[in-house]
Amino acid sequence: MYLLGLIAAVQLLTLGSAPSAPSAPSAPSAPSAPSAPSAPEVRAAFLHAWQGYRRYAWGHDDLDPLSRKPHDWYGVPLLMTPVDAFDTMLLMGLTDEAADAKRLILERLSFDQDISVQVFEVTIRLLGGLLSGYEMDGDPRFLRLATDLGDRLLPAFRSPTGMPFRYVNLRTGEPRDPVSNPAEIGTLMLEFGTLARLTGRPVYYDTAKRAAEQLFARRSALGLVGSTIDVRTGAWQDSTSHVGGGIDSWYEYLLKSWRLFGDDDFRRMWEASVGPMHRWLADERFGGLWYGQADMATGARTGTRFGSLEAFLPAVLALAGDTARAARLMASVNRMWTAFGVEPETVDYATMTIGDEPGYELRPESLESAYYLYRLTGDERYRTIGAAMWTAIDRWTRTDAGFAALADVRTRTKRDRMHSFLFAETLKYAYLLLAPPATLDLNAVVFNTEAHPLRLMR
Ligand code: DMJ
Repeated sequence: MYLLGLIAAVQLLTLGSAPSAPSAPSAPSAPSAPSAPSAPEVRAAFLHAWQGYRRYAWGHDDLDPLSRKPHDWYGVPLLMTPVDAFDTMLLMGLTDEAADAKRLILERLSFDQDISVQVFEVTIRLLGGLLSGYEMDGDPRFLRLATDLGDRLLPAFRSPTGMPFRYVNLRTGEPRDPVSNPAEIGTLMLEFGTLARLTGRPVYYDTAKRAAEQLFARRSALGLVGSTIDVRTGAWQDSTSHVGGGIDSWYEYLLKSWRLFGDDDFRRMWEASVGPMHRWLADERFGGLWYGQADMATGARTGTRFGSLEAFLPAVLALAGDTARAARLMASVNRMWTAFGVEPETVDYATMTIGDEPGYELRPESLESAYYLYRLTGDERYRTIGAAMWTAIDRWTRTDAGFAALADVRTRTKRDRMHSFLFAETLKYAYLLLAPPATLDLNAVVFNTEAHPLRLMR
C-alpha cells in the first residue's frame, strides 16, 4: 500500500514536468521494488555508520569507509564526526552512544592547536554542534568549548571590510585566504548569534552581523551577489550569481537569522534578496522550475547547472511560506533523483544530462527539502519521496563499515569518503521525516545549515 503510494507520488511530482525533456542516460537497472523504510531502520543505519566510526576511526574527524582508515582534516583531530553526530543521537534516543560521544568530546577536544582551519566549516559543524549539544544536554562544558572556539575564530574577521578571511590559525589568530564567497561570509550568524545569546557577550553577534551587512551592501544594482569577493577590498572577483555551493546558505541564513533572532535587519536583507533571486536566477524548462547561473551585473543567463547543493532551496522557500514555488522546485529536485536513481552533484537542466560532477557525496539537501515540505504542508507525497531517496542512498552507498560517497551515480562506483554531515544532516532529516512529528517541534528551533537545531528564544 505504502509502496503504491510511493510510486504514485513519484509519478505525480514528475508529471509536473512535460515529457518532452531529453531522456537521461540509462542508469543501472532499478532495484526491485524496495519496501518503504521506517524511522527505526534509519536509526539502525545511523548505528551502523557510528559503529564503523567507533571501530576504525575513534577519536578522529571522519572514517574513510572503504579503506577503514581514519581521516583528519588538519592533521590533528577536531572530532568532526562525534560533534556533528551528538545531537542526532539525542534525537534518536541513542543514549549510550551519546554518552560515549560526549565523553570523547569533553575529554579530548581542544582548540588550542597550531592549525589553520576553514572558518565556515568549523563554525557550521563544530560551533553549531557544540551549541546545540549544550542546549539539548545542558552540560556547561559544551558552552565552554564553544566559547573557546568562538574566541579563536574572531580574528578571522579582522579585515578592512569586516568580512572574514576564509581560514584562521586557531592558536595564533593569523588569517589567510582573502578571496571568499557569500556562503562562507554569510553563514556564521546563527552560530555566533547563539553564542552571544548564551554567553551574554554581544561581540559574537555584532561581528557576524557586520560581515553579513558588508556583503549585502555589495550586492549589484539588480540585487544579486557574485561567486567570489576579496574581503580586503570588497571587490568581486567572479560575478557569476547562482544558488549553489558558495552562495546557497547566504540566502538560508538571511531568512533563518530573522527567524531565530527576530532581527528586522535580516528581514529587510532577506526580502531585498529573494525577489532578485527569483527574477534573475529562476528558469523554466520543459514546464519545470529550476535555478541556474546569471551575471550579477547584467542578469544575463550564463549557465543551466543545478545539483545536489541547490536542492536546499525548496526547504528555505517552504520555511519562508512560499510553498507553491517550493513545491514546483521540489518536483525538479525529485526529477533529478529519479532520472539517475541517485542525484548527481550537478545536472544540466537544459538537456537533463549529468554535468562535470557525476558523484553523490551523501548530501542531505534533497531529503531536507522533502522533510520541510512534508512537515509544513502535511502532504504525504513529500514523505514518500524522501523515503524513496533514503532507500536509494541506503541501497547504493552502504558498505561494511558505514556509507560511502559515490564517485559516479551512473556506475554507482563508491568513493572512500563518509562526510560527517551524513551523521548531522542526511540521517537526521531521513529520521525526522519518518518519525512521529512530536520527535522535534520545527516551530521551536532553527536548524543551522549543518542541521544542528538552535532553540528559538524571543
Ligand atoms: C553541509 O556541510 C552543509 O549543509 C552546507 O551548507 C553545504 N554542504 C554540506 C552538505 O552538503
